[in-house]
Amino acid sequence: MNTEYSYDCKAIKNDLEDLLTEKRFEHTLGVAYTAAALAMAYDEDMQKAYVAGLLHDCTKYMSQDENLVFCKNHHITLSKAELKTSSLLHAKTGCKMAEEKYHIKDPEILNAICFHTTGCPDMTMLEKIIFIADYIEPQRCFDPDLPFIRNMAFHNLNEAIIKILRNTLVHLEQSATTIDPMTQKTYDFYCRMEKQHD
Ligand code: DGI
Ligand code: FE
Ligand code: FE
Repeated sequence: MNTEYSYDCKAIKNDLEDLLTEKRFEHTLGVAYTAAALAMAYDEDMQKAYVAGLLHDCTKYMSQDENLVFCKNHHITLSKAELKTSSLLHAKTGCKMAEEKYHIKDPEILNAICFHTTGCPDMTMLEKIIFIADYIEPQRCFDPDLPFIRNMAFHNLNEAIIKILRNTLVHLEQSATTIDPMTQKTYDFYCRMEKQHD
């Protein structure tokens, strides 16, 4: 990709290819390219979206225990939900790893990684793009609404976020897993916003 930018995407990609499983690496590339495409569609910084996409799951190879030790060593404070749920932790450790190992300093990229699993109220464009790209990249196939959500993503980001969170919350309720209050807060925030615009 464009060499005038300061990110060494090739080195990041090579490193992630070694660390992640083949399936996770394919997903990573899918998110990076989908995020770049969304950035193009919404006139956002494509390179930042691509790098954030590449790094969003960069600690996914670590076990729950490794994630917890990493958090302890880096003084990352965790919520009750994060302590209990492995799928939430990698977003927090990924953010720190992106900064420390891959030398990402841009707070927008770091926050996009940090909130890629739960989202957060009032997301920046980049945060929205990464949150959505993670759900709709071409390898994903778990949600029958994906064709609709993929289309929606290129027309209305907030509508796509609402649909993704609604389906995620239903899925989490059905599987009786801990729901991070942040996931619910994000959903409530975007539903309220939609109502105000009606
Ligand atoms: O890392 P990925 O598999 O690419 O995807 P992800 O980071 O979006 O999330 C991993 C899982 O976390 C996914 O199955 C959805 C789930 N998740 C999202 N919000 C919550 C959650 N899991 C729990 N337990 N609680 C949440 O609030
Ligand atoms: Fe993830
Ligand atoms: Fe992911």
